[in-house]
Amino acid sequence: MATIEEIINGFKKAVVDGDEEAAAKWAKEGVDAKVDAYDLVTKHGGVAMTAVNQKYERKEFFVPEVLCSANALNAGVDILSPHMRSDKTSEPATVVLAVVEGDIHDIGKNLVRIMLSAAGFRVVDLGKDVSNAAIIEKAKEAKADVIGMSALMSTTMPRMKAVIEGLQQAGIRNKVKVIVGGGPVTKEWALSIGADDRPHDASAAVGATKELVAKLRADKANDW
Ligand code: B1M
Repeated sequence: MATIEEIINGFKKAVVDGDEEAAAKWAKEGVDAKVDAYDLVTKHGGVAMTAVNQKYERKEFFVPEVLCSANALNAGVDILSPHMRSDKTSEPATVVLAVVEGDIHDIGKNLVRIMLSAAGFRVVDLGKDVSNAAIIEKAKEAKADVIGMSALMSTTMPRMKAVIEGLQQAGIRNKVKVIVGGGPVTKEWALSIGADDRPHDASAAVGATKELVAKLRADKANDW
């Protein structure tokens, strides 16, 4: 059986190489060796994606290679996600989740869904490249407690602000909490656009959601 170090390095190399089969193999070895599934994806897979990004910036990689790496990471996520543990919530609630319009980077959002679902939240995942109107409509329809939005590009971040303004215009901003995340989204910017929190990763999204749901319930604000 491979050592933990071999598994981690094998997984990282498979992601950088864009080798789905190898990523799946190392992910399975990780499960057998009881490597922390969340860490293998976010910490070590994250290091691999940073290396991919550096190659992209040095023009050693182009979009097709980056896509292969993303697919390899996703192959690992498929195998590892049932093994990701999250502290159960005592306040079940509904979260509407989306990657904002114009943005198709969905690996981080998918991790947020996996961790929130594992914690016991009902997650309505609208996918990627979702219009502002669709997010607001689904939040109303699902009587959402929390809206979670992800953006990976500086060009798509402003959509988050537009959604919050849309909630205000519809008179429902007080009924729902909003969390935002993704590489370029800072805490300061998130608070400046009126979001309630900006968890830095998928695991932190669970804690933030729990806290915000508890506040909503205490204020009896989400009486749709
Ligand atoms: Co592109 N891409 N990409 N890309 N891509 C970035 C984001 C970029 C920074 C690369 C670069 O230029 N250095 C850059 C954006 C620059 C900017 O605006 N600042 C970029 C660009 C420019 C583009 C294209 C325009 C390239 C082109 O076509 N010329 C194009 C745009 C397409 C579009 O969206 N319209 C494009 C395309 C792609 C691929 C399709 C090839 C692929 C995405 C595949 C997929 O997602 N299914 C891709 C990838 C893989 C990347 C990088 C290399 C890696 C992103 C990733 O998956 N990271 C990325 C470089 C980088 O991020 N450094 C890059 C791993 C993932 C686990 O992390 O998503 O950050 P992340 O999620 C984290 C946290 O951010 C957080 O939790 C997660 C960890 O637990 N989080 C949340 C995320 N969402 C959250 C929500 C929350 C809470 C936490 O609450 C709701």
